[in-house]
Amino acid sequence: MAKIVFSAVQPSGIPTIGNYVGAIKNWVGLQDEYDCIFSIADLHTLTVRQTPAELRARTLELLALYVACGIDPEKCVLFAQSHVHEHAELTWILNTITSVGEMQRMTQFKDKSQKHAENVNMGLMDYPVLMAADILLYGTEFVPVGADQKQHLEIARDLAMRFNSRYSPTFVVPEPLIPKCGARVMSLQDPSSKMSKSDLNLNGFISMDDTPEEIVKKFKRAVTDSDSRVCFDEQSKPGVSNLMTIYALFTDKTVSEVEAEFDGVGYGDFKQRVGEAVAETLKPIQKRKADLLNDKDYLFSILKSGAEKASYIAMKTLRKVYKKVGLLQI
Ligand code: ATP
Ligand code: LTN
Repeated sequence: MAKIVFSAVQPSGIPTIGNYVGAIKNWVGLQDEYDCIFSIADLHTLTVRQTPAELRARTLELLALYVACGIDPEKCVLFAQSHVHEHAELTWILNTITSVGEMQRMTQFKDKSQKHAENVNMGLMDYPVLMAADILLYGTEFVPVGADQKQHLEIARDLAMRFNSRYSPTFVVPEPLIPKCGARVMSLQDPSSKMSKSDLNLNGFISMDDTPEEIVKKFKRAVTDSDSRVCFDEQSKPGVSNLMTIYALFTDKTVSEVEAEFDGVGYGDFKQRVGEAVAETLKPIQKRKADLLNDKDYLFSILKSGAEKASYIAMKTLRKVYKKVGLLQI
């Protein structure tokens, strides 16, 4: 049997090109070699206040985006986290071997508690445990994510090892798969912070739904520096280096090829070309996504069969776990 790959994105907004190159794009290349399971982390999304109708719409949109980006529902299991109740149940068991202190130390928890100070809920603190449950239910070997999720992966590994040593070998200890290039796409307005779909400054990110005009306009406004040479140096030229990384990823070139291509070219032309390259790649994805959203029956059929396949595996794992911790079986 092939090794299991599991990953997910939250339907918390329209995904950005950061989510695309840090995660979804890399999933496409894994589906022939591994048994891939890709989820829509809708339960995670509830840790920040949502408008229910919007959350429902975004869940379907995210599924359409997965498929439009090249994730094949015939090869992979695609499902929404809330459709497989074992995720919430395993979270409860894992909660009993997780300390409050280790959750309070998580970088994302600290950031989000600051950002949503009016709603520091238990779910926000428990976020990494639910993520560990997602991963551990399926015997996952590899988890393809962006660099910001590394700390959460560490927790998933720790919990797997803790459970295995407290009871008996049960969980596979997962490994993160973090891309060499594109693991941390930075904001176009503040190259010291990560591009995020929930950024209040709309010029900071390129969403997967942006029109070619919006894309070029946002790149034209991207923060660079007072120098005028297009060369890669993340320390002294973080803005330009971020744009070069994006261009390399969207044209399948290396950073040194990009450097050679723009030798002697000014920032204005460079930014225009980065915008055009991104817009060109997104155009067919946007078209496929729109077509898919016109066929809701098809999208629901993917979710239904995905939930059935995922439930089958998840149920077996949870049953084992319940038995090992001493819950009476009937
Ligand atoms: P939010 O802004 O709502 O917190 P997000 O944009 O950080 O969300 P997630 O749904 O939390 O997105 O992440 C989905 C995947 O995208 C994860 O694998 C994450 O590591 C990756 N990712 C998110 N932002 C970036 C980025 N700027 N560069 C590279 N990968 C990213
Ligand atoms: N927390 C993740 C999304 C996510 C995830 C997962 C990723 C939820 N469950 C399991 C990998 C494996 C994020 O990217 N913010």
